Amino acid sequence: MYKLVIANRNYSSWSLRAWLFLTESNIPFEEIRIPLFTARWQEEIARFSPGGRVPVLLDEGITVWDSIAIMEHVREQHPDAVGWPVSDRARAHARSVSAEMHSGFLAIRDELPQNLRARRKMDANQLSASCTKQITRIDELWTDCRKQYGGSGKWLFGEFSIADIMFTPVALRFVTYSIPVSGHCQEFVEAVCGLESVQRWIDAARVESESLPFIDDLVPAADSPLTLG
Ligand SMILES: N[C@@H](CCC(=O)N[C@@H](CS)C(=O)NCC(=O)O)C(=O)O
Repeated sequence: MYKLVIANRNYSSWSLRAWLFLTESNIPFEEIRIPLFTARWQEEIARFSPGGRVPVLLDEGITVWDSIAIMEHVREQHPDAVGWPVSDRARAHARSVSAEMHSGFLAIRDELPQNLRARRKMDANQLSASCTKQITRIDELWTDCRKQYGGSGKWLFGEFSIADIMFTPVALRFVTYSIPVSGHCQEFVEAVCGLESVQRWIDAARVESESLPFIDDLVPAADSPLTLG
């Protein structure tokens, strides 16, 4: 059986993506949880990943680190797992926006770190110009996907896809920090929050005992010891 190494549910958005992918794909796995940034974090994660980050998938002697690599690896063995849209055009678009998320939106990741159990209204004047620009880009991106490919459904490309997984933590950040979005995007945020698996993850996050003050107190990214995403 696969083993998935994740960090704290409250704080780790990349853990959430890999977990959601396996869970929504109905693929059984065991979970190994290593809380971020304890005194033993580096030593513990180094036992599993050369990259020193979560998520990590352990598959019978094969180690896969990085969320996208995990999804690709698992999909080779489980072609029915959550995947990409069927049409070439939609698939190209879904891959592009997913890669855009994977490699970008750094100001959002830094200034609005995942903190599922918190509720903290952030006004526009508390955010940098880059962060505001990236929020606008997300709004355009989700609206465009839903208008072009979403049909009458609630997801970005009609069927629930890897693109929805990639943007799930962003939708949850918008809830945490009360970031207003346009109508099509709000529907996507509500769809994400309506997923039973996401609610299960959040419920478990609420009862985690660890607290990372540099996230809870919104310490500027430059002073933060971790790359969160
Ligand atoms: N590109 C990686 C990002 C992984 C990542 O940054 N994970 C964070 C937690 S959400 C982490 O392990 N940070 C620990 C560190 O930076 O030391 C992926 O897609 O899996």
